[in-house]
Amino acid sequence: MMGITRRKLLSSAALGGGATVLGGCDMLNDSPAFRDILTSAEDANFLVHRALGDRAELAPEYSEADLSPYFRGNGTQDPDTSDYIAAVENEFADWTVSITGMVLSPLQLSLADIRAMPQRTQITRHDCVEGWSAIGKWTGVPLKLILERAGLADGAKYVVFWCADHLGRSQSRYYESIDLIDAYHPQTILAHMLNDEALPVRNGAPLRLRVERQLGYKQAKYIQEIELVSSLNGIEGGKGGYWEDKTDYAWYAGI
Ligand SMILES: Nc1nc2c(c(=O)[nH]1)N[C@H]1C(S)=C(S)[C@@H](COP(=O)(O)O)O[C@H]1N2
Ligand SMILES: [Mo]
Repeated sequence: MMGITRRKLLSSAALGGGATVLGGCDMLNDSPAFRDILTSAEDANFLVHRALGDRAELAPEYSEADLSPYFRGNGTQDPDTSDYIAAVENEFADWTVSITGMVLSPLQLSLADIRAMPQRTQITRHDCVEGWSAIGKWTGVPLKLILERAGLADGAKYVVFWCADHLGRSQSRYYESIDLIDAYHPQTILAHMLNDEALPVRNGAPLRLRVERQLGYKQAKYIQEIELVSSLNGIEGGKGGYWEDKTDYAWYAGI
């Protein structure tokens, strides 16, 4: 019976009920019957459950005084496709982000649509695996609200972000992906502002992901399409992201 209960909690976590998991976890911890089960083969399941609870935690947020004077750009800093160059010249007036794949209603949102939705602002630290960090103030719409507007189809498990830039000798499109736990995390936003100004081109204009519990390469810039999928197999190299496909970078890059 406990197993069934935990499976229920797990599936509610996958749908974004992170708080439910934390609450349920504490309740289970306090129950002597449950503590006994910890010595059984159920341990592994509990550890997964615990990990999900931890993933609902917020990344640290900072104050204006902590802001880096300059938020450097990294990776692509000026996409050189003719479409992107034209979009910059047009001040992104016609930029849209499409929500596609396993959704009930596919959407195409303009920047005006994005700005009209409820916004969240957060000051967080970005950590790049190459060994630098920067603190920035990001404003954007919680990804959760966009997903709720589109409605998830049964079986949707991952959110894939398709970017406007092509990188390296292979000229592959940059892309990244996260699971629904991170997608529904309150600090996961589609940001269009950095430090109270429109996102600079070097930092991903006009729209970039902030998924604050993970490393820099997960923070997809220049987002054009957000695709809901049931599996990452068969997408590009199958490892869930540009760097994951090309190197040994982990798909879940928790910090
Ligand atoms: N589209 C796209 N997104 C990207 C990258 C990129 O090259 N292209 N580089 C990633 C890496 S490695 C880092 S550290 C951050 C850098 O964000 P910044 O340019 O705002 O500093 O963006 C990430 N997102
Ligand atoms: Mo990075």
